[in-house]
Amino acid sequence: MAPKKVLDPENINENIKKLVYAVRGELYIRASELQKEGKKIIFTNVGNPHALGQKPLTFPRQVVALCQAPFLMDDLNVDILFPADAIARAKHYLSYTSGGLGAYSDSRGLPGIRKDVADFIMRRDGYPSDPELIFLTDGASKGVTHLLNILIRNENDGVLCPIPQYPLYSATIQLVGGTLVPYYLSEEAGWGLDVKEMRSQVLEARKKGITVRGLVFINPGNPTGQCLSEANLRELIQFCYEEHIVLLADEVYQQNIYQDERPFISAKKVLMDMGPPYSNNVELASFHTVSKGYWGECGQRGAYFELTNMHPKTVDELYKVASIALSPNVPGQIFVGLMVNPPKPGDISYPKFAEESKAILDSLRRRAHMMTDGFNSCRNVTCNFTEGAMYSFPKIKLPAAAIAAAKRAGKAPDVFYCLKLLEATGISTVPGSGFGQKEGTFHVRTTILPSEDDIPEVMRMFKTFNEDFMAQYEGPQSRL
Ligand code: DCS
Repeated sequence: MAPKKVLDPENINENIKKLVYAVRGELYIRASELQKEGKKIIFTNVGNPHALGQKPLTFPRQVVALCQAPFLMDDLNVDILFPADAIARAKHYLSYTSGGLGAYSDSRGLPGIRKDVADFIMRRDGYPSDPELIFLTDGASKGVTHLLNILIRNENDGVLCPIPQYPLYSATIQLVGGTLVPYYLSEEAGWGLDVKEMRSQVLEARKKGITVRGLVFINPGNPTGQCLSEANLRELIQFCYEEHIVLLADEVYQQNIYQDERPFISAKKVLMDMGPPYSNNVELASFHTVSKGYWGECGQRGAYFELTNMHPKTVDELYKVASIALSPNVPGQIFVGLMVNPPKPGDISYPKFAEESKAILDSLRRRAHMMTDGFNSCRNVTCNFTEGAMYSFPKIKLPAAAIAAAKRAGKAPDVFYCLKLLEATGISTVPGSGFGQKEGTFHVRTTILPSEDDIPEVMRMFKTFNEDFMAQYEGPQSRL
């Protein structure tokens, strides 16, 4: 018999075996298989706009193209191919580097871009931001990992996470060996966040010997799509102050807002508005990325996080951790630079940039309505409006017979439903269990990213499937 492998699955890191990341889980794997077999799959499982046909914004790509191929700027035709402001911007970014995009940067990112990020935060919030406390990272995911890594010492350290939550958090907490302490969002209250619920979860955790050291919130929410009010943010900050908890503010969807009642407000601004003792005590890490918004540049892996009220020695330790990977990718950093300093009125490229970005946002807003209304017109389906972010998270009331059938098939009921949806329509979603949901409730997450022209057909297919599914397990719709 061959000797056991060193990396026998029995012997690998237990934390890796235990972690689950549903966004690329069973449903995604089955969808990929069906695609190989020739079935048309609509991938609504990942918030990956360009994969669903969103066109890149022109100006940022022109600038990065020139940064990647600076010799183009020596070509006599460059002025015909590229607008003067793109050329000027490319030269400007290259002056930030020591050796262009092919050279490592500082492990926190290029100082010039970090300064641009700090200026952006200052303009956005009205409070100063220190470039030394800004780290550029390969996607926000990397920054979140750094923070969870430094926060969690062992399994007795807990991090409060919303349920439902984006599984980057549950998976990374598992990976670094900590404990997720859930706080449930209230679906009935538009996925609002309830500090009383958090407090009781902290007490429960303490009884089990867990020290709650961090609190994650996602605003606008993934998968839940809610936008937090200023009052809610204040409560959160006060809670973190009283309980001595670090706040992790995932604000990657800050540009994706589809209603006017609750515009995006950053946790940093609310914290500063609150004044002492909050503004000078509560430790905050805020995350932003080029993957979302009207940029959707997921593949570029550009992001930043900003630290507030952190001990300088802890900042140094984070710098040390970032330096293990030497340098965040430099093209991604240029995208961050462009995101925080897009063309301004009066610039040659401004009209086109404004038109392109507005068209994307306006369309996303319409799509948010189309999806929500579509779901709410389906039997046994209810869906809160997608106020922000990129997802719809309808609740599916599954008949008892469907739950029993799922059990016989050895599947969680929502996985069963999503697999049937996939097989029948090619729509690839993520079951609610991948994000966590209240016991006995079932959800499906879809992105709102299929093109506006495709959405009516996607919703029609969903509705037909759902009607057939419900009829199969519940009998035909009774006439009221
Ligand atoms: N935070 C949240 C709330 C996210 O939804 C995502 C990505 C990230 C962080 C990480 O983004 P980047 O690493 O690309 O900057 N969202 C995933 C999702 O739910 N679907 O697609 C990706």
